[in-house]
Amino acid sequence: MLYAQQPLKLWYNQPSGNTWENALPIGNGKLGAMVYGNVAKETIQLNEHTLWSGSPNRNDNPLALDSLALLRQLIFNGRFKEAERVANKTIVTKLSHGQMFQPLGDLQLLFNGHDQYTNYYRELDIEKAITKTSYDVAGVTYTRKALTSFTDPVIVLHLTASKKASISFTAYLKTQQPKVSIQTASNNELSITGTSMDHESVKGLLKFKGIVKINAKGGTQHRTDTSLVIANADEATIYITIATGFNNYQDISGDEKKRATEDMVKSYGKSFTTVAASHVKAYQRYFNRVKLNLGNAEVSTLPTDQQLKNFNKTNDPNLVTLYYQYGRYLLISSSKPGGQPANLQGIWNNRIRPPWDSKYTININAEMNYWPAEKTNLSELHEPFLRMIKELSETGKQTARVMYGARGWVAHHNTDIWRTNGAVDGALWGVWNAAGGWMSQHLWEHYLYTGDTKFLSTAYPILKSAATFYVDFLVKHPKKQWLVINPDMSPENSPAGHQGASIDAGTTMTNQIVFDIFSTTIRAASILQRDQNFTDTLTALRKQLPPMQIGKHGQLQEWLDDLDDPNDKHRHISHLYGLFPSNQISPYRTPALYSAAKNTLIQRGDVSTGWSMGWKVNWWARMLDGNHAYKLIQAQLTPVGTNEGGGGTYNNLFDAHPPFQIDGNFGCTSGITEMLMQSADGAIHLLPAIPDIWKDRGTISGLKTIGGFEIVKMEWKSGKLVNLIIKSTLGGNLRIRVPNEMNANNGAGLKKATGENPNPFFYHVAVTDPIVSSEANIETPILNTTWLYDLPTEKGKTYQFIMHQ
Ligand code: FUC
Repeated sequence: MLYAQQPLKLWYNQPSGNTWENALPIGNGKLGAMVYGNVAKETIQLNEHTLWSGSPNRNDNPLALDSLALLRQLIFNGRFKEAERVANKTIVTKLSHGQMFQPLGDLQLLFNGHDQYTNYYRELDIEKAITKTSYDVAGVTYTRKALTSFTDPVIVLHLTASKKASISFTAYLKTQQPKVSIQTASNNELSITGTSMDHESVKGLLKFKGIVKINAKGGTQHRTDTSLVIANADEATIYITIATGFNNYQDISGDEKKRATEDMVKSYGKSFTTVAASHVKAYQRYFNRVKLNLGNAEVSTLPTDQQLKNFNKTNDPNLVTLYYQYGRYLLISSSKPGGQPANLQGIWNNRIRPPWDSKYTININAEMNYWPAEKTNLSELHEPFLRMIKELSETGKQTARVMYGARGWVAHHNTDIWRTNGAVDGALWGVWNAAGGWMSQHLWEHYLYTGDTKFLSTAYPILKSAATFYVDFLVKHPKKQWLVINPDMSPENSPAGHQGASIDAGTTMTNQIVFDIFSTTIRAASILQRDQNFTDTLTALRKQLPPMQIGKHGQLQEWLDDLDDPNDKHRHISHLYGLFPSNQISPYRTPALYSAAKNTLIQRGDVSTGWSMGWKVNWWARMLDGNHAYKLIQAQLTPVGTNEGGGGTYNNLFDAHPPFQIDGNFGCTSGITEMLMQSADGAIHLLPAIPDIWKDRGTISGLKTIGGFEIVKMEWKSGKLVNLIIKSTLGGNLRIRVPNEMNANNGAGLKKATGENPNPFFYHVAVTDPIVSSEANIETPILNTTWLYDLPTEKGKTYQFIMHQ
């Protein structure tokens, strides 16, 4: 039986109560809010993207340089625990371990007499980016809507009732910020002004201001010292603006009062209908680019929290679609060109001391946030992250020089709004110094999807500088003779024999990252025709990097030595960076490494923290195993607290580490895309990892690929494509891998593909053959039959294919 496609809404029959993770997020990349939908006392929790503790600061540890020789010697001699002790003194910062992304506070709305209500309903419509709450009291239906506008710099709430003169409430602000004052003014403005918090020896100097103003129709409005009171109005529109003095990571001299006031002047008085109309239009310009339909089922008609509860017992493709599009919604809402990138919680945090400071963990989490950006057709929204990389490349030059005596730029495993690059938390986590190499790949990825050479020429100095750091920092391994990074670690994991220390030299992930940054810099330089001498150096050094190794358990080795424990369930499986997001491991090009990566995935297990499972969806998709990828989606879409081993999802579909961390949402959205379409392995591969449960039928439109192709529409039945339309935005060879044979009805020259893909965007550097342990048991992968075609395309032209069944 077929059920109708459900609207893309998160909806519930109960208010949020005191649980923040029940509340619904809205955001425009600069302002964020959580709407509780509580009845008698409503809470709108407020965030602004630049409201962080502290002020411009640096946290490099200058002792690093003098200790480097000793550290390297200890590590090469296997004295890891001693090396860790030294690193804790000389590498790890003695200053800030990163500042905190903090809330402004809560807007509270008190409705006297609304304790008893019926017909309760609340929703977040992610096709419009608007929340709605409605209920009945004494025969009157009350409705509240909220949005953070994409066209006006404001959060707007709209309160209406089915009967005139029914709207009465008191509005006031509450905050945990310590250095603030809250007051009303004669123009009926309620405002909060303050200065950011001091934290870890960094003085809070950032000024901020929030303003609340109400436009009521009918009734009366008056104020107390700290609240606005509306009585018997027909309707009311509440406008909220928030601004800080933040100009950039080194300048906070902006006028927050002027900004908040000007934003209010621009927005106040515009009717909700007017604001909503332009907001929806601007939002949909992004959101509507991708449409997904995996089918529907009867359970899909239940409220979202019920759908979540049932997901593991049923087939609810609609919840997957909703979760997928919610990932896109969250990125659109938390990442705006010119704004700050989505942090560990996107732009939503209610705690004055949030977990991990709600900052940027750049040994996986921040990168994961941006995995869906290019492929789900939100390329412009990559900008805040790409700009952060540029800024880190500026600040990281000092870190490279001061700490390591190296040229180029470096970043360790965390950063914050002040673009600090020092090592934090402790040597076990903080010594890792490969963030520059990894993050820079996002610049390259943006180029691969857009073909924007102008962008590449501005990004090139950042790539070159990241590569330069490794040129200076690589050292020869005394026993193995390869060039390695030392000190190094495989993020947050410590192998057997290290007495709990993670510190090491030449770990697999770092080798892969150095390989990537050298390769992309060489490639970019050749496209831009620059720096031949420098790239010759990179080519020579790249040859001396350690190859990947397959260890005695048939696994991809995480470390230079064969130390992996097949019972290790650590959530970081960093050495699979080479499989995803990178493409050094492929079922078609490197079958032995592919099989070893599969063994590693199996040994590490499935259930873990949210982001780890989000990553695993991508890995299993790259393994071309849709059923296993789907198992991870099931584990992810499990109510928080019921997964043995962590992870899961909150009622508002926020990913649970636990606690809430947004990376898992973004990771899973990327992973679902990778199940349906991949383009990193020399061709556009359609339906590479479709699970049995979605085989029956489905459609997706609007995905983007490397080389600037757009999957305008792709429709499948019984696991075979039945309809396919692809637009070429850059021209060039379209190499396509499909599960059934096809013809092009308006593209002459479609032929079976052989050899290298002549399209330069699909260029690959061959990795060195792995070194395989004599005890390793490696199976040759058995791959599903696919067809591989080439079609020369013209820029701007759309091609339709006829699929043979
Ligand atoms: C890394 C991870 C943790 C967490 C934190 C924010 O340190 O190992 O699981 O996600 O970042």
